[in-house]
Amino acid sequence: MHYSFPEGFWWGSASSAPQTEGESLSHGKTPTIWDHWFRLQPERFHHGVGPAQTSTFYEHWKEDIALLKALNHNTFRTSVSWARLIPDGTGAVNQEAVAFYNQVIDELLRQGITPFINLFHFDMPLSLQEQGGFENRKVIDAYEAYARTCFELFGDRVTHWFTFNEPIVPVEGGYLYDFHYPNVVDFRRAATVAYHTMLAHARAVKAYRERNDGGEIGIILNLTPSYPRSQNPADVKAAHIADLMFNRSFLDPALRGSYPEDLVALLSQYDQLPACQPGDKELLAAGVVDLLGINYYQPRRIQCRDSQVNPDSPFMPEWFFSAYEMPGRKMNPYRGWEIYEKGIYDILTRLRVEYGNPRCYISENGMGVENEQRFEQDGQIQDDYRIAFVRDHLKWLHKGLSEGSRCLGYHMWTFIDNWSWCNAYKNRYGFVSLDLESQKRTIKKSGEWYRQVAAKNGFD
Ligand code: BGP
Repeated sequence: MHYSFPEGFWWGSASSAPQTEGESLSHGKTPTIWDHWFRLQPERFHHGVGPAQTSTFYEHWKEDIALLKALNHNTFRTSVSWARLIPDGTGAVNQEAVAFYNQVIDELLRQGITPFINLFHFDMPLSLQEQGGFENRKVIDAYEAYARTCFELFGDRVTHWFTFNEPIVPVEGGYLYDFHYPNVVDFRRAATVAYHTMLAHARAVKAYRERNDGGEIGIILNLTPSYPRSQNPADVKAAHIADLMFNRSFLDPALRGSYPEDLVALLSQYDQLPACQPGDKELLAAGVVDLLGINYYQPRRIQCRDSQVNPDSPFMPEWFFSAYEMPGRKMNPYRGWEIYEKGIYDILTRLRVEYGNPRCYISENGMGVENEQRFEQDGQIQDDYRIAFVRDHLKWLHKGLSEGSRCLGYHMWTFIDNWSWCNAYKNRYGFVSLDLESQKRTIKKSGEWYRQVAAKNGFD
């Protein structure tokens, strides 16, 4: 069967400033929480590799954009580094950073690649984290000012903006499960950060709309369909709560402008609701997006709890459900995540049926592989597994389109092997491989395949 995609479908890939730029403490950039945490606890980072060791996009941006062109991308997502653009978090703008981002945006446009610009990809400036990060409402003001600065500087050329990438991840990592700085474990503080993040998002959306620049603004959410183990009511309820906590806590405000009533009731019952202020409700309602980015990697398999909760233990989402391993599930043997291609279709269908069929696109999907060098032959990584992964997800995306979903594109994570948070270079995801020592870039077999798919706007 031939799979063809609508005219103008977005073929591209995604990346972020903190994972690619390098020069993390130079050219005017100040530390983010990542630079700081790496200084404190390098042992928490795979092989002790920190945020300074990236694919050096700061130097190689021109070469990398030429590679994007070679891969036939028509769109590309990256982010602006707040700590580079406004080194103190608020106030003076770093003119060298302005020149850098201008060059990148102009070169992308010159090559016929539409830049999608995200404002925040887990990289809180340390100076603002020291004031409490998003726990502190003042940081919402700072974020809004940063967003306005970006719109002012680049809004004449950038038409696709995103406020946050996976905003739930810093909440889970930094305030619940200890895999991001500031390594707090406290549900109510986590809920406050999540809530303030969405207020900040809504402020940026409002600010952008006031400008009438003619572009669109959205948010990028990692959606993990929650599948119950059985249709037994206890399993179904458990999956529903996991869905409320991990998907709808951001999806509903982004698409409906308000929180699900049963989530509010649940958190209120356990006295975990963040403090609201007059005007918040109206602000949230103004934050409904023009475009939703969907990051999809793996589903969540849920069953009812298999043991009693200790009421003296700290309140956690896991009070309400347990994870289970579905027998016969397909695993990525090189990363340890379940591969469930149909999840992409289930997300699109749900958005169409329950959320009014918003404009959306797949903003990340990809396959991480450990020790990928072992698949190199004659100087090129033969990543047939990645081709199969992308193709099989695209088939389900195509089915969603054929049923009326308004999915406008597909971005793979990621363009070039990059540095990834605590995992550093453990899992390689790129269409292009990176030799960290020499910084040599080589297109993988999957990159060549994707180049053809984008050129033909489809595949067989
Ligand atoms: C997503 C993030 C990306 C990237 C990716 C792969 O959640 O948006 O920034 O890190 O996951 O993650 P990892 O390298 O941990 O496998």
